[in-house]
Amino acid sequence: MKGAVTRQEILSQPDVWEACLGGSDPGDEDMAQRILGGALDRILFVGCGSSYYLALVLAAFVRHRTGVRVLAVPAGEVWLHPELELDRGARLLAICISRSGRTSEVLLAREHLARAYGAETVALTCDPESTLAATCDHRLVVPEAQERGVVMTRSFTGMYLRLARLFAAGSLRRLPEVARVLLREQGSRFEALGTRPETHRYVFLASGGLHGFAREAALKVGEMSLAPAEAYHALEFRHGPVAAAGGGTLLALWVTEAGRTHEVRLAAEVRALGADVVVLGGVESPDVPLEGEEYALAAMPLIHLLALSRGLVAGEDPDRPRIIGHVVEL
Ligand code: F1P
Repeated sequence: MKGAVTRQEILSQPDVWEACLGGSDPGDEDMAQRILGGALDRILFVGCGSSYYLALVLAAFVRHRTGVRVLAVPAGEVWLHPELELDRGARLLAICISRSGRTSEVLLAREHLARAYGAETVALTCDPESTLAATCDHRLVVPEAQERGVVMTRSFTGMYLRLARLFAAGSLRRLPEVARVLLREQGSRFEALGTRPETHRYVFLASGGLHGFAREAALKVGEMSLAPAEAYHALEFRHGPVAAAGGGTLLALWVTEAGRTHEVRLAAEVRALGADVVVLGGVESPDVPLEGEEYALAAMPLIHLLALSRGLVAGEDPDRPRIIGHVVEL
């Protein structure tokens, strides 16, 4: 059946997250100390596609949790346009994110950062046997989140938790159960949102440290269904893209703690234009209740279901998206 592999991987997320959060690795303590110990000037997160969007959210998460200066860059930019704002001589930790551990741009970025900047490197990957895992100085591996599907779903969320658990294992403990409840109570609603024939435009908004989730959500819809999907920082939406909002637009917005008042008002404005609007998180009448920004990740499986159902209704096979494959090798 079309999309069966991807659907199973989407629905497995609460269990996979439990494994990701519950695992223990003797190296974790050292890695957390390495990051928290004050010996680093900068942490650089690199990746491609979903792994780049993961770099965006993890960079924000780590900055918030540790106070260390961070930078998230698409891996290709690191060696193609190496005029990064990095000081030679800076003590740099490069966290190289790749589900496969084989993506060429990421391997080249690792090499460049180690050679040109003397960076210490970390592989955040699902494949312990990969070139990336073999060539980095340290490994954060999450094989339980590996996928047969082409589209990254549980590998995105699983790799997030593999790193996040270094700093916040306790506060994220309830996340799998929250996702389980959301899937049970809202899964079919999101699938139905994906099958509405009148919807022709998908928009995802998230500001601050959550912005990467919006980018990833738009990528999921694009990959699984080929439908036009856009992502913006929340308030950017008024600066042009709102012009085309109305019936036929589905807009999902992650509410942030700092932006709440403005974001909720924006959601109401867009709804008044006739769009379907889904508010993820926040305290003022959220459509999907989340316990603050730490739990923003719990909305991802719902977005995955939306993208999957849109793909199926469009006649696509989300297990075999057109043109794209598991890995990009240059
Ligand atoms: C990254 C990636 C995926 C995308 C496609 C091709 O792979 O760009 O985000 O969905 O499957 O590969 P990786 O470096 O994380 O293995």
